[in-house]
Amino acid sequence: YHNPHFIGNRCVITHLMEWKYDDIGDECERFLGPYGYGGVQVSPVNEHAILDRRPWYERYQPVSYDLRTRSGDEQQFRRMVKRCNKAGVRIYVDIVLNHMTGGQSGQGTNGNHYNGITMQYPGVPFGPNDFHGHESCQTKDLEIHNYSDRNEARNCRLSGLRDLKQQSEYVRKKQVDFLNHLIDIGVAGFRSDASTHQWPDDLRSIYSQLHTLNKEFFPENSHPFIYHETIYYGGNGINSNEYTSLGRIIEFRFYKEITNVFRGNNQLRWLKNFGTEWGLVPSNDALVMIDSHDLRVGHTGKLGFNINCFEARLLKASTAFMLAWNYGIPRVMSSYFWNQIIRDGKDVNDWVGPPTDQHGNILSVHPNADLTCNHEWICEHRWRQIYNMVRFKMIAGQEPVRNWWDNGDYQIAFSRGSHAFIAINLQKNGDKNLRQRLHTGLPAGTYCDIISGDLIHNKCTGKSIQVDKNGLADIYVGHDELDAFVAYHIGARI
Ligand code: ARE
Ligand code: CA
Repeated sequence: YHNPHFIGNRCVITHLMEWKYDDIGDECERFLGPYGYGGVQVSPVNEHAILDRRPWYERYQPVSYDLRTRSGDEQQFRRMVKRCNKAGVRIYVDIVLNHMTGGQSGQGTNGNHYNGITMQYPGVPFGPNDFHGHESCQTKDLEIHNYSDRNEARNCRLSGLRDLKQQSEYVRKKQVDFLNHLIDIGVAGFRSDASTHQWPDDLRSIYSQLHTLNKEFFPENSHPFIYHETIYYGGNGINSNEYTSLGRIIEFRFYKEITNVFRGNNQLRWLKNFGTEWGLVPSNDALVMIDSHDLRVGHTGKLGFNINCFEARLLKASTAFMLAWNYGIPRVMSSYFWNQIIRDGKDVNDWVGPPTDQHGNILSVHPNADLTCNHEWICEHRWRQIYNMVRFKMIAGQEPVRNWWDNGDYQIAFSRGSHAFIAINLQKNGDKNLRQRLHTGLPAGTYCDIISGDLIHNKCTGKSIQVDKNGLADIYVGHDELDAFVAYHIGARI
């Protein structure tokens, strides 16, 4: 369950939050495939509650396991999976198994009624006996109050969401059928939502009943890739290592430490041994990110600390470090525009759903000739500084980090063997420009900076460096430049 089944040397996932399946199919063919992305995480695909104002988070309130959402129906989902696999891009589905809806009633996206008060979900069907109650959850209101209490966190309700009794063979069977349906269609794996709120043994039992991946797209006997949302920062919370035998975990300590460094609370030079020596799980157990659908609106972590698309320079630099460093499988968040208004540390518009027309249909994505998207869709994954670092990571491959240099605080540089080199300058005081003759590890030649430009028709459209026969070059990153870093690799050499 740890292998993402990337094709070739692809190695990065992007989360195309709330995109329509037809658009994702287009994107796999016209951009993700050609630019080297390995896979797409898609927002939950099963029927979910329709809530007032259509917030993005309604997709985290399942009503049944029918495949129909505002992103499309089952036929469209199937077409997308096929097109993406053919383009060399894998599909990972965000699966919400811990719970159904909150305590309201209404209709789901496939027309099924549900009642969260009586706990009736005829679309599955699930009834009151399929949910945890007072016999297993000890809190008076059935809510989780103490996230560190292992029983409470698993058997009580996560913010009112009706908590499924995954100990029941019947509940497991319904969930196994749902996942096998997706596997048979050709997905490569899953993001497991709210994993810490599910017993590892229940998940183990469910996974043990899963089919191997579809042989039309995957080698025989391949198992789905599964990465778990376990928010653990150390201390007495539920340790994410309870889940590493089940697949990968999303390593939140990566996001937290890197954000902390790039916000200037910790010097960049300390990153020299970033990874397990900082207490992170082994690289092969980790999936990492800078931003996510929750972080961007402060549903996890804190606004003002989390880095999202509204701080583009910081987001690019921290993402570049994630993609240059040799740790975990990186995931790049790709969001849509919303009107962020922060009051008392909270984003008043943290609920705002994807861009739609006046009938509530999600808008299509129409990229511009310069590869960026229009206003409504941010498309961070299409920013040059980010997609060129995806290529950087591909070219770096498994080469080790070498030629580490730092100036003692906020300037660093390192190479990935003899394939690639990056220098970052977040200097706040003293001599602010990074101007150094450094060992790049690269073979002699002229290299284009893939951050300020590209290699086009054998010319650099941005900065460039001359690497001499000893691998030395003059590296420059001014403190006031558009981007806080430069990056060079053997794929962009003249
Ligand atoms: C919505 C409303 C609620 C309402 C509920 C039920 O906002 O007010 O009570 O519906 O009616 C998302 C949204 C929620 C939303 C939910 C369902 O973020 O706001 O609730 O969808 O529509 C904990 C969990 C972690 C979870 C985060 C958000 O451990 O699993 O909270 N993350 C996932 C997804 C979310 C999603 C859900 C789970 C639910 O990524 O997008 O919620 O499916 C400490 C703790 C962590 C805790 C964290 C929260 O770090 O250790 O365990 O995370 O704080 O900041
Ligand atoms: Ca639970």
